[in-house]
Amino acid sequence: MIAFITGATAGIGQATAELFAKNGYNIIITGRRKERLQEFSAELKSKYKIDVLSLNFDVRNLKEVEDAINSIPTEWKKINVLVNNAGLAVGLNPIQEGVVDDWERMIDTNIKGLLYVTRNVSPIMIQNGFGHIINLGSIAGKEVYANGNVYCATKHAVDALNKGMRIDLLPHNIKVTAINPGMVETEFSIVRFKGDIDRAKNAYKGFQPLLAEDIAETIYWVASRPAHVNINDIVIMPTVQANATTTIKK
Ligand code: NDP
Ligand code: 8X3
Repeated sequence: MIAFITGATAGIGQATAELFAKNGYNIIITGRRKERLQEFSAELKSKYKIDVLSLNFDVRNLKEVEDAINSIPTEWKKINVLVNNAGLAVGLNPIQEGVVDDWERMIDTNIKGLLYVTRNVSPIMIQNGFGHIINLGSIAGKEVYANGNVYCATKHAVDALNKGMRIDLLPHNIKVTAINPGMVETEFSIVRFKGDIDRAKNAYKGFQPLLAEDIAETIYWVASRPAHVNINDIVIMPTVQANATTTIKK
């Protein structure tokens, strides 16, 4: 069994790669940080005695995505699961003060990057006659909160793409699922607040957020349902979070 996980150098993607490896999958891991990919690959191989293929590319760069996926050796092409996880939020400003470069990074990564990877992996799955694409959406793709404007828009786009992909890939025996988490403590807020660690930590202060491992378990559960079962869409929140804007903090 083979799982292809984008954004496996940190957070949810890394925890997901580890859990699939633990369950005997061979793993294709991707990300921009080459050193992390190399270290993580060595760790997975020695800990779980599985094979790992590292693909170092930026999901925003179509040529890099195409070259990386075209380079996949034949024996790695029987991809059972693609986890479209690479993504980010950058900035948290009202629309009138938005930073255009932040907007472009989110749109290019969360929408276009997910599309580039899907466009290149789905024909391989069609050729194989099976596959499962699991897209990381967000509660931000179901609701909108103050200053979340463009990030929320990108995750609403993922929500729409998830539904659209499921229709288009239905005749090809390819399952499509969206996982939509609330707050998960990863590097997400460090990226959103551009390296401001204190502000990032503050985002999870006074309550227990979800952990990357909680989402990994959900993804693995979705991927391990019987062949005739597909989970279309999951919203998963910390117990103390009711929706995008209502959280009980101490
Ligand atoms: P992290 O910042 O911890 O991890 C993000 C991963 O995405 C990293 O491995 C990073 O790798 C990769 N990535 C980001 N940009 C690119 C790019 N341009 N090209 C290739 N890889 C990229 O965040 P999370 O684990 O929290 O986020 C994973 C997904 O989950 C995202 O789609 C996020 O929107 C979603 N999500 C997160 C929530 C949260 O509260 N944390 C809640 C709901 C959804 P590298 O930097 O090495 O390229
Ligand atoms: C990440 C969760 O609530 O910060 O997608 O948008 S939230």
